[in-house]
Amino acid sequence: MIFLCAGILILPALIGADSRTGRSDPQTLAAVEIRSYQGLDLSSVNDFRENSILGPRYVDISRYRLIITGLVAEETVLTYDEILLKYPHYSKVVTLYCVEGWDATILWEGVLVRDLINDAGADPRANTVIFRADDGYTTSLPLEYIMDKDILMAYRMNNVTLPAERGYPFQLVAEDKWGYKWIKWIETIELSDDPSYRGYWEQRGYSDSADTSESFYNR
Ligand SMILES: Nc1nc2c(c(=O)[nH]1)N[C@H]1C(S)=C(S)[C@@H](COP(=O)(O)O)O[C@H]1N2
Ligand SMILES: [Mo]
Repeated sequence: MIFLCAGILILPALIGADSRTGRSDPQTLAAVEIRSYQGLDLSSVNDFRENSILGPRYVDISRYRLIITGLVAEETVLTYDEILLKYPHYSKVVTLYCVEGWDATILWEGVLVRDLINDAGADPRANTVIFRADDGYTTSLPLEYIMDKDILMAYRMNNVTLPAERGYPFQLVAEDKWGYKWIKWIETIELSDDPSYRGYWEQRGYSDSADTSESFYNR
């Protein structure tokens, strides 16, 4: 179903890219999810429990814009294609742990949030990154964590394009943090100097540091 788009990015490599542009017209392939990577068993895209605050969002990619704003030298607005063409792609296997007790180990592919922020130019006063999504969901993380930990904004999981339910076009891969930091359908990345900012679940009592090595309840 939604996985049909997943072949687009790897197609040029498979069928030979157009020699002038380096690209070929998008064609539809029945993409197949990978379930192991370098000897490691992966979870499935379908192993997640969908419990988003408003249910899945269906983002119209022709209207989609990512905005990088706040304490930046240059407010930046990017389309989906601009992000995928302009920024280097990275992949890594990371496990998402939800507070409900389930987890999923996935090969994520995406761009580094650090690369996006560096291009926009972080103001020296910035210490917090606030993310906002299409459903009104929000969360924040320390700027230092984003910059030092190679944090990805993923567009693909297990070699298939993120389905709408999983956050298409982009989900944050908030490594070592509880699932509620893994914001889906990211639309805004705002740099702030307010470390006391609290996101949707953080306002409702979940730990703001959200380290999976600790309880998600604030004591
Ligand atoms: N935009 C948005 N992102 C979100 C949420 C949400 O409600 N809205 N829920 C979070 C929570 S609590 C978890 S555990 C993960 C789970 O991802 P999943 O809904 O794909 O299973 O998404 C996170 N990202
Ligand atoms: Mo969650």
